[in-house]
Amino acid sequence: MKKIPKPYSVMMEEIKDRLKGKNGIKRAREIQQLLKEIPWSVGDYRRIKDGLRKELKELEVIEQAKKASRSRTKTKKSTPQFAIIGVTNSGKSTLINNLTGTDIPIGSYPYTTIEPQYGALEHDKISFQLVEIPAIYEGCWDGDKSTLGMIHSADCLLIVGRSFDDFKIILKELETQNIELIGNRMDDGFIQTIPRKIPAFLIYDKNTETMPSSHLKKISSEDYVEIKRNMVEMIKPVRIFTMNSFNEIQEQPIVFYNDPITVKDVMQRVTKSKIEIFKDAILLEGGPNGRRKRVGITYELSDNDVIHLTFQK
Ligand SMILES: Nc1nc2c(ncn2[C@@H]2O[C@H](COP(=O)(O)OP(=O)(O)O)[C@@H](O)[C@H]2O)c(=O)[nH]1
Ligand SMILES: [Mg+2]
Repeated sequence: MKKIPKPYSVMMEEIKDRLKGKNGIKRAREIQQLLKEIPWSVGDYRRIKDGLRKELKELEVIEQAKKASRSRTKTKKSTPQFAIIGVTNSGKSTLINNLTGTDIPIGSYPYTTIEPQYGALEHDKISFQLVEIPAIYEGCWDGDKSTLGMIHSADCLLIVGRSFDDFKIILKELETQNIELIGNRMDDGFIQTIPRKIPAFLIYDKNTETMPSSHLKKISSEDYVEIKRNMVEMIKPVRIFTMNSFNEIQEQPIVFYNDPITVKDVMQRVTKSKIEIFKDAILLEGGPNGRRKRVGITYELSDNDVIHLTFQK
């Protein structure tokens, strides 16, 4: 960039342009480069640089989180991960135990959990990983950001609380960290956006009188069925059942978390055969009792579809 100061708006346009389409490490590098190139640290320039520095920090947190989640989920690549968060003694451990049947110690005194606790559960043929994040309190991310990284890497948050204030603290801390909570999964699946948008719902206790007005779904901590149902709904899985030539349907579906899903996607998961020898697929729409039809390789599948792939001999 030239030495003559450019107007704020021109500068912003130029920065937007250079960051356009760049994500993750590439974006971080470009921001570092921009910070070097912008010579002044006064007035509008200072504001711009502060903004860039802030985003760079966030990118670093997200990259760390991604690394952490990669090493954690090496064997279970596509298992959705739900993070349980709340203030201390809000019933996080109790919830994870009730949902998964594990036995995480329940505290009768504050600050029981200082390490994340893990649990796993299956519901409607979908596996979930649950992780209880150590208690959140006001200003807890001023120093150590490790729990923040875990939240960034989660696919969905279960926010547990027993009072208006419990929820308010969490919502405020997340907002401070530029994390936006959304009521539904994004259409393009579990991408790590900047700023981070994470689907979430609130889990309240039966004695909770009021809750912060929020666009998020609220479910009772005792209604496990409803919690699990919402967990499945939140990730919008596409479960495809395969059928052999004897019309026997596999019990375990092939699960996809990004739609749209085509016959080709299923084929790539189940066989190493070349696409050239694919003939067609027999489809039972929406389940074993669904309408039967023949479809091609580009056909778009829906949740619970049953298919049988046929190949040329
Ligand atoms: N009233 C009430 N107490 C609960 C609930 N869930 C857990 N507790 C109790 O609250 C205390 C802390 O629970 P715990 O699950 O360890 O909370 P955590 O610190 O958020 O993990 C324990 O004594 C639990 O028995 C709840 O939904 N309502
Ligand atoms: Mg706990």
